[in-house]
Amino acid sequence: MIKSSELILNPDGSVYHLNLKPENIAHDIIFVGDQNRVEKITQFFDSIEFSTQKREFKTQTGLFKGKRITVMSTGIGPDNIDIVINELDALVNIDLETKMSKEKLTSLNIIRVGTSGSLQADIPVDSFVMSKFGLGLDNMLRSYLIDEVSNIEIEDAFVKHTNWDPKKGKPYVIACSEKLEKMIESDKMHKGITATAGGFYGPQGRVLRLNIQDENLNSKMDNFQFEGNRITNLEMETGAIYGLSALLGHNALSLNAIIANRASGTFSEDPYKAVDELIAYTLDKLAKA
Ligand code: R1P
Repeated sequence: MIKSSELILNPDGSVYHLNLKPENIAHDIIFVGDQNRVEKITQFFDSIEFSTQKREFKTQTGLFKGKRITVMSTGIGPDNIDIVINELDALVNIDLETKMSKEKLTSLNIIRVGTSGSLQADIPVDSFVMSKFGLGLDNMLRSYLIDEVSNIEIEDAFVKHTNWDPKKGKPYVIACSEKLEKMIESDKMHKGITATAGGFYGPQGRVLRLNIQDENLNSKMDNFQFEGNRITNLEMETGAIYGLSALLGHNALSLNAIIANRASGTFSEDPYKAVDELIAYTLDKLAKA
């Protein structure tokens, strides 16, 4: 039995941070970072059966063209993803009354619809990237035993290529769900390795008033290659989503609208349009699946 201090429930029986009970979520879940993006998606739903919000975690569940989908905001960063995926997993795979793991486990389908900066000059603003791999630069996942799901060959090649300082912890690499990749892919999508940073400024090579540990990291990342896979983009959630999903038996895929190009220094003139188009694309693919 899991102790009450470890799996914390609210007085109404919902999980502590997400404020959700098992019946509130669908098996197909869309993650967005920004809580205001939740309704940009659910505005297209036929009906909404459930809404809640606690802190940055806003959730709505409803029907889109007859398919039950949950849309949830995760806020920013891998630390939030640790909360979101552990609590979602508890909703389906732990009996919240007995606090025991269920014998029959459920796999959720989790698709991130996010925004991101491209590291490659030929992946322009307003294009879409599907993350074949997540490359976590953030350390969160290293609190777990990850050798069974992580790709040590790519990790070691990346450490060598970048002369990575071990004081920052070892980066981790986790693949997407092949099932979801097949369901969602098309020639509209660039594919590659998405690097996930544990912060927005220094951890992504942005210098305002602080010196950073490796000012060449972004250029080293943009010329890293492993068996035809290059690092396409940089954001703050994908590696953590892929890692925890793989460990817990869920299917995960991350899609990003490119709103900045770090190689050319450009920013989208209409980032909301790019996100709206990615939302329409994703909903269409999900409804047809
Ligand atoms: C930073 O501004 C945030 O935007 C990106 C990053 O991953 C980070 O969460 O994604 P979202 O737009 O999905 O939040």
